[in-house]
Amino acid sequence: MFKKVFSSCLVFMICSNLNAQGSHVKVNPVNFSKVTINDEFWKPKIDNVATKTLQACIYQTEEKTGRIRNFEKVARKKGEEHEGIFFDDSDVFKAIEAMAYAIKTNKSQALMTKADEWIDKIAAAQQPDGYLNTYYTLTGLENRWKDMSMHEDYIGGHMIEAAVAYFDATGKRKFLDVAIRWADHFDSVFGPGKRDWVTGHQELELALVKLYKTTQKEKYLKLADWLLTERGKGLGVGYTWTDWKDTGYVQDLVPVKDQKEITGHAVRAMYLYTGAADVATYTGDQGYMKAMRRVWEDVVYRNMYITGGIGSAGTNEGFSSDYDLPNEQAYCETCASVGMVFWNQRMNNLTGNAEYIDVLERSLYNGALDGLSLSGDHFFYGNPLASDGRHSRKEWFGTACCPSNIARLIASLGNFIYGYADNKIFVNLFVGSETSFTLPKGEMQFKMQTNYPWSGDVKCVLGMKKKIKTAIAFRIPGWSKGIPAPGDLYTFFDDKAEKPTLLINGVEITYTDQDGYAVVDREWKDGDIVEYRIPMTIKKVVARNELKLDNNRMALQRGPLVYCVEGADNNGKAWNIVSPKDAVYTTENMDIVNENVVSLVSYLPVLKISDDGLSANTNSIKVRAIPYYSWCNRGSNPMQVWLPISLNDIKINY
Ligand code: FUB
Ligand code: ZN
Repeated sequence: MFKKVFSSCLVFMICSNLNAQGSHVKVNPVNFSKVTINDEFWKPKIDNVATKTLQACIYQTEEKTGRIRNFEKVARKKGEEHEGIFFDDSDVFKAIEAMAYAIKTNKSQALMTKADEWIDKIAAAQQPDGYLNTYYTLTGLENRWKDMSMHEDYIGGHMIEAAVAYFDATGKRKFLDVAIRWADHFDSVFGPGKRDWVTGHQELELALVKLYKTTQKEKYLKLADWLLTERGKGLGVGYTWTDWKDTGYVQDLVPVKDQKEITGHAVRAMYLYTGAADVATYTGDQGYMKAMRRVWEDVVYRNMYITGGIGSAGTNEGFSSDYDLPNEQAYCETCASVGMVFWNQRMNNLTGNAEYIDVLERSLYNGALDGLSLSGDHFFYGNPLASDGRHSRKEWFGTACCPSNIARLIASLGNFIYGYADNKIFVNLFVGSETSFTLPKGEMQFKMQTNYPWSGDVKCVLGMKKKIKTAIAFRIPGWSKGIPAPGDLYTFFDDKAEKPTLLINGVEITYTDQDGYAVVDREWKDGDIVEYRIPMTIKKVVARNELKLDNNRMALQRGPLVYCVEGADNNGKAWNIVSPKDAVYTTENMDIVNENVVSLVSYLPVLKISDDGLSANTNSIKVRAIPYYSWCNRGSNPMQVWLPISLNDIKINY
């Protein structure tokens, strides 16, 4: 029985309180293009995306599949057949978006040449009225805009996102102009007084807000807002390829502002709420904010894995019922975790509350990062929390939404580290990097050095021409306060708080906890050094009783990382290990492929069944747990996140 949403009052309005500066936000994110990342953990991953991951995307897009050929065929106008799936164009656009970030960050001329080549082909496939979609153009334009499930809007949204990113990264307008023509075409067909439209796979809403920010044309923001108001009125039509009788699948049961529960397809939901938060950013519409907080609580308090992954069911690629979080069967699509990062960032921007970044961090370092192999060229679509050894990383997928999505997220990591408000700097993520802030009293250079997530020590060096009085807010990770995730879905066995300490020029100072941030407001001078020390103890996590499959089990966490045991470190097995409540774990550095990680080791009872299968005993042997994101990089083998705390709860499955 999938989750439903029940209607309350129906209130529709197009908000007119537009504010181009986004002054309704409490935190403005610093754009990735202003952040130079030199972090030991993230920089190699960003480089890997710019080379290996995007190379894989390019190879699959133009050689192994017909994605680029489809654009060429449209331009040739010879009635050739469409290749692949009807929404394959979207993967081309997401790859270009990732290329754009990589071009800016890694200064790759080769990627720019490739992107320009693709953009020429895309532009040549645009119809005179601005429409752009290779599937309908090759199969029959007369069928366009009839079936809301057919992703025409979703594809257009990804094109806009890619075009905006490419314009930001290179200053080149060609693709942006293509996207604007498409958006104007959409605007000419749909909107108040024109045709109704319910986006079948949300994405266009958030993309239109990006287009609004880039062009400052209010009509795109209004169109995004209007699309949100179209939901929940029973206007959806078409739906040929999937069963939308349960309109909760597309979050279309009730108007967005009346939504109370999370329902349906996880990626659609994440993009919808990201778009709603974006609209609220500029309109200040409290209706969206209140609804989103209710839905967010439903996600985080009842429907989120400890990895920050969401969408447990494969049948609808989404949410099922509250507390239904199976481990081995977890769907947990990589794209859904990517969406969690987007949505939680927007919620933080709107509220200034750090708990959203706690969730963002959990999804980023665990559920999302798990989607990309350490080699950068293999991917997970689903990210289960247990495997009998058959789950494996793939080079590509028939439905290939995840590879370019994780690529664009990692390539744009700089977007999520810092924020600013009037006279306040926010440090949301701890990533070795440099940026600068234009504050009311002058320019401040900000250098962060850290070995996070392996160490919680963060050192910031400030630079400025003259003294500046401003507040600096360092996020106090929820896990350091004894809170694994907001709500009470998960708790630590030992939930004692170990709050970070803050030193300025070597002297410890007291700080106030404001909305989850350690805030210091003072006059700073050139060369000031702020040391922020977050204790990184090993935590044992337990889940609420309602999470039946986690009963009498524990998960391990250190810093933001969730751990798992994998057969590769444990004699090929992961399901025969018992982790008693009082097990003592210590840290050990190790390499997994080329990745230097901190593993957790302990001497634990391990069940051994005799060769003839007639007897069993336990030995206490050294067991190793590794960061969840790093599993399945040494071939497919068994894995578990939730470890039984006694032999009674062991489940042999290998
Ligand atoms: O429908 C487009 C994408 O493909 C969705 O976001 C994913 O869940 C996959 O179904
Ligand atoms: Zn996906």
